Amino acid sequence: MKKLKIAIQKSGRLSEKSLELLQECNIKLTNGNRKLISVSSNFPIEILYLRDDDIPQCIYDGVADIGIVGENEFMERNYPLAIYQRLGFAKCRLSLAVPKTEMYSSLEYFQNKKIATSYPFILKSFLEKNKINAEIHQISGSVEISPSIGLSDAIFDIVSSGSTLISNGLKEVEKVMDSEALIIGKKDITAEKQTILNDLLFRIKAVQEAKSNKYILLNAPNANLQKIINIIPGMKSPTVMPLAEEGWCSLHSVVNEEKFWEIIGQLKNAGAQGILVVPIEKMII
Ligand code: PRT
Ligand code: ZN
Repeated sequence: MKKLKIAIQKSGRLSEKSLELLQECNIKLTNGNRKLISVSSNFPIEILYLRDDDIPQCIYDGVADIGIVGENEFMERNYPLAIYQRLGFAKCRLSLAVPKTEMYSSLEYFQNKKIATSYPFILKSFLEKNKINAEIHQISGSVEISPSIGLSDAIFDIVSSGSTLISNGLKEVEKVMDSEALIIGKKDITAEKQTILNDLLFRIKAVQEAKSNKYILLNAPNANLQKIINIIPGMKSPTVMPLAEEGWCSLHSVVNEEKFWEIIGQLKNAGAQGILVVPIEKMII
């Protein structure tokens, strides 16, 4: 059987999470990571370890079928590839930043200014769209120091916590795009590989669903049962089982992590007791 070739970052901010995701999908890799290539013993997949910058082109050239990259890299390389799944990790944004002492009120500020960046394509498209005529100075690293050494007036770079900007005397003034890790791939994959990809995406979705939900067990007085069921409707409807103690039952259900604390308060007010919340390993809806 043919194997689906997936390119992931060899080492960096995406690599651990990418491998963790495959592990959570129960895909076992032989000869570990940090190699050039590894294969799976229980899934028809081959892993290629590359620099993130090279992943879009490798897919475009057919060296890999799919890959995990940051949205920033995907947009910058601008290859005609498909986004198969958003992965929700390595979140960051691409922003314009200027020295903190500068007065900034609008994008007009950048008119005839010099901006240093490692993302010239995204920046050029943004400036053109907003009719700003600025000079783009492309550099490959340490973009944040360029205003202080007189190389540029401003920068366009990845921001996460914002601490790199602060420690370089800069302030973020315009967010151009948000970014997260993506599964990208060729638009036209062979039927055989498409089947493997569908299986992989199915597993990834089950892992993601499980992460955003919790399994909840609680004891409820029969008199308040309906009220409690209304608070936690569950995937279909909650499981209700009688307790040995007369007038009480045990209720099992699934709740969304984000609503969790809000729901707990409502449940306690409705007389729920002995509330247990447990993580879910996989969830297929
Ligand atoms: O060696 P290789 O080319 O494979 O890796 P790389 O050095 O190009 O990339 P890497 O590993 O640094 O980042 C990979 C991807 O992670 C990026 O393309 C983004 O999609 C994503 N990501 C998420 C980040 C950050 N957060 C991040 N904070 N990439 C870089 N940074 C850097 C940024 O360049 C800046 O210098 O962190 C600094 C800003 O962080 P804060 O928290 O100080 O704001
Ligand atoms: Zn890179």
